[in-house]
Amino acid sequence: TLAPIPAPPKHPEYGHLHYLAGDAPVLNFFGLARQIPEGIFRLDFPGRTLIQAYDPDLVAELTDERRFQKRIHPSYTNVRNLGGDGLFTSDSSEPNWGKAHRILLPAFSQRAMKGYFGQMLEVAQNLVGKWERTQGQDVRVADDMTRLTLDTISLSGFDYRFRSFDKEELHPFLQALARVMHHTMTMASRPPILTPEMEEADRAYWADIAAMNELVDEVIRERREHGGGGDDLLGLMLNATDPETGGRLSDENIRYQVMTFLIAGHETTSGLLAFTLYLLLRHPHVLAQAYAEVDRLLPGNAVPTYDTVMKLDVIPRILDEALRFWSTIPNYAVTALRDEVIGGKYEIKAGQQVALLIPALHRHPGAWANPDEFDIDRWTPQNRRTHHPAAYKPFGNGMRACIGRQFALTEAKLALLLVLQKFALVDPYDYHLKVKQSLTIKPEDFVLRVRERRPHE
Ligand code: MNH
Repeated sequence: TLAPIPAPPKHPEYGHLHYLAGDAPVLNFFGLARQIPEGIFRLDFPGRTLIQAYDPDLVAELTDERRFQKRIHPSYTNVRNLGGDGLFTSDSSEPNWGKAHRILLPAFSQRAMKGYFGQMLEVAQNLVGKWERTQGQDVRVADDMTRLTLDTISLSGFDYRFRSFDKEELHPFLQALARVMHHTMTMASRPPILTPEMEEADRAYWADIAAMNELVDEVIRERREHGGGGDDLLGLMLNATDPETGGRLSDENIRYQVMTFLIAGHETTSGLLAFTLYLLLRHPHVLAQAYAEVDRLLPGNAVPTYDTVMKLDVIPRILDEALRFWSTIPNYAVTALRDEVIGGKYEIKAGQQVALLIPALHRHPGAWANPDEFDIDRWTPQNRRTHHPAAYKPFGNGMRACIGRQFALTEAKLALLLVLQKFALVDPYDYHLKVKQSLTIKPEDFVLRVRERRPHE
């Protein structure tokens, strides 16, 4: 027999709207999830119903691609203004999704990471260099991690240098992106009547997008002026043909892909690194294990190679657990292909979206022992297969899962390796975690200091 999807009581005036308030709505949902043991709930907003699921058995059904898939709904027009039919924001049914997926997939294999190692190392060394020069001063963690990840994807993928560590300010591209994201969020909740202020905000929004496009065009122009070759992402997109159709990517689509990689390729990984440093400060016994590993594999001033990174054991487990604790994409949706019933009782109509509530899934008491404990031993080879198979989804699902997973993990392992080789971490302001959500989640206003490690420290 069917059952209604549980919903919290409605506020007499706002209904469920107050669940969208604050700096991180996804944490409001997480709080609600802890009170709704069915592992699924429904919130009603004017003109829209939001379903969030986090029970691992329900998620196992929802991630069955024969029944549910990622769909790009018409309401995504705002992200399409930036990403167009690039990989992230195209529907699987659009020919350009499959074409780009097939052309680019080989460039993201674990093997391919060896080819980006030199660039990744160069940028990680820039981070360490900055921290050496500014020792003892406040480090704005999320900002420096953003400099690292933006410079890494642009240098590895497009041979383009942002030189973010040379500048006090974040790159204008990032400032424009932040404003565009902010505008996108406010547009979603504004009334349909246009006021003069909104027209002004719209103009600023389009000007920001134009400026971002200008940078992307410059990246592509620079390559074309140098013959358009190369075996990085851009060279591949300019030259490779789709093994299935024999077709190439259009200029317009390449522009969208470059924009997509510049955004998707930095925002999530920088959040992961910022959360990881926060978690290491909170768990000194784990930090000590990481230092021991770094000193064993990279003694003194040794320079890491790709093989050093492949030999790591503790640092990868720290990242796996950090991604369980604070997945930087905390919410993404699948859509029912047909009328469905999940959990034997909850009706999901064809075309209805269901969001996966990752924080609640990743700490579900039915799937994890001591879910609120940061425990890297969950990820030893013996233990890592013991959790519920659908309970860990930091990188999305199925064919629409993250293409950049190995890239992100290789980059993050290397950055931690170099940082821990050189520095002791200090938490001068006794930071209390404040999560801020925009495109992704990040620890807000997280400031630490570093100083060079002493011998035998
Ligand atoms: Mn990534 C899709 C998480 C790093 C490029 N990424 C996704 C999805 C998640 C995700 C979740 C699926 C979203 C959805 O279903 O709507 N990504 C991450 C995380 C990190 C990350 C947690 C880092 C940590 N991603 C990266 C990096 C790149 C990248 C680095 C590029 C170099 N991600 C993508 C692209 C997609 C994607 C492109 C879309 C893939 C597709 O649908 O074909």
